[in-house]
Amino acid sequence: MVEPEFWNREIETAPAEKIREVQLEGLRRTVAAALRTRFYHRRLKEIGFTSPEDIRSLDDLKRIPFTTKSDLREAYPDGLLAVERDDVVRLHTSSGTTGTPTVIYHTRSDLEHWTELTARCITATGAGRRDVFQNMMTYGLFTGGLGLHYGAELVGMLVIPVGGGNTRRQLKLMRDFRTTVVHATPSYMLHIYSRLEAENLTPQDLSLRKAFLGAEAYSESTRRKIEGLMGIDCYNSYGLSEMNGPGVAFECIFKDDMHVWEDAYIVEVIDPASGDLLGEDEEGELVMTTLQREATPLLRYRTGDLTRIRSGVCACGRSHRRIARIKGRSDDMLIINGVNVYPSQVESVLMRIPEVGTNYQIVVTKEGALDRLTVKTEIYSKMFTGDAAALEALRGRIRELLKAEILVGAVVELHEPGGLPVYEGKARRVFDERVGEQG
Ligand code: DLL
Repeated sequence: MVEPEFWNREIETAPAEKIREVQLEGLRRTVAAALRTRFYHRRLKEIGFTSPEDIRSLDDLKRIPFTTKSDLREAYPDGLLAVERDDVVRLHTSSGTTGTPTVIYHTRSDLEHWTELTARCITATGAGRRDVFQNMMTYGLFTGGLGLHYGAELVGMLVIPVGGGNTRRQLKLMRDFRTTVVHATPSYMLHIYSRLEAENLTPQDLSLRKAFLGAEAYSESTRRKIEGLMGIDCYNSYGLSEMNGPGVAFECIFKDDMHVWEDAYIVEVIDPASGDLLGEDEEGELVMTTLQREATPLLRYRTGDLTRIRSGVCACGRSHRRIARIKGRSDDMLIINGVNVYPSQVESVLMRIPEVGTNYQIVVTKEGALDRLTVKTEIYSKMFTGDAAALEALRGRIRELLKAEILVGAVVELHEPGGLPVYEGKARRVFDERVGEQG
């Protein structure tokens, strides 16, 4: 059995009371910083908070209203800036679906804290200074690249900052420098596997041991599929640019959901419809508060991500609580002929079927008054033998397995490998073509 390793054992295994103490101090600091921003100054005053002393216990957090993505958009570009511009050393923006950007500023101390959190994450997976780390996440305004980069350097890994895309070059680098750990979206990792054959490679020709996979929702069956195909361990990594980026929550060697660094964030889960606070193990929307950030403090930010806070402790000895694999975003849910369907449910079924390849799409259209769900999936080339009956049987099987899971009938289309578009970063899987008729 592998022994758990720690980057900062003292804080990672601190007793719950100690973590609450650190949180209370952090919350007061965050409220003090927030009061220096135009946005929160007004908002906090409305509820009678004019000084950090108004936070007497962690329970007082509940009196603060939620912050939403649209609040961030309205505050763009500097309504949420809490320090002098000269003290800011970096910013990251994200554009989201509407195109209106949001911005998060970082001071030097913010970046140091973020780096420490990512160093903890990397160490928790058992990776360390002997590893060669190929960072296949895009560098730039997106936080995936730079976010893990500095943590990987801090723990002493040899970092290859290649960024996303150019699969042939990725594979060459992996071979030439004997990369042991990669960081990618799960969809790009599946694509990497599908390109091995074309490059005359097998997983055995590589030295890969681990992958950190995140930035998009994926199911446990996708993790298992990648692990099985590549012969590696995959660790789920969760983060969002509003909370820095990667490094918010990560799996440890036990791969039993993701530890959230509770000295850096307060996590709550709410009913997305009513806003009511839910208990441990109850599924709802994750709400997060920053505790260490100087430049852009955020209070009770609604992430839109669906998960639950796990009760109980992990075998690794970390006292920071875990959140379950993200089921998707509350706005991802499709309503198909009145039935709620999460794309992750479809993915979970597909990735359990051995003949199914590494890429798929979900398309919803309108057929008269009814919704029509089409699931397009690549299958391995060995299935295209000219045996139409075998293909038809496979299609039928996929349809049945989907129906059993999502209770909706789907049209299943089988595609050859490479038949569906490839994404080097976050994949676009769902195409809802019903134009505003949903609901
Ligand atoms: O995706 C940060 C990141 C980079 C995380 C690399 C992990 C690895 P954004 O572009 O702001 O930041 O997108 C954040 O992506 O609210 C989730 O909906 C989704 N997401 C991120 N990680 C996961 C994950 C980065 N492990 C949004 N599982 C979040 C499910 C994830 N969804």
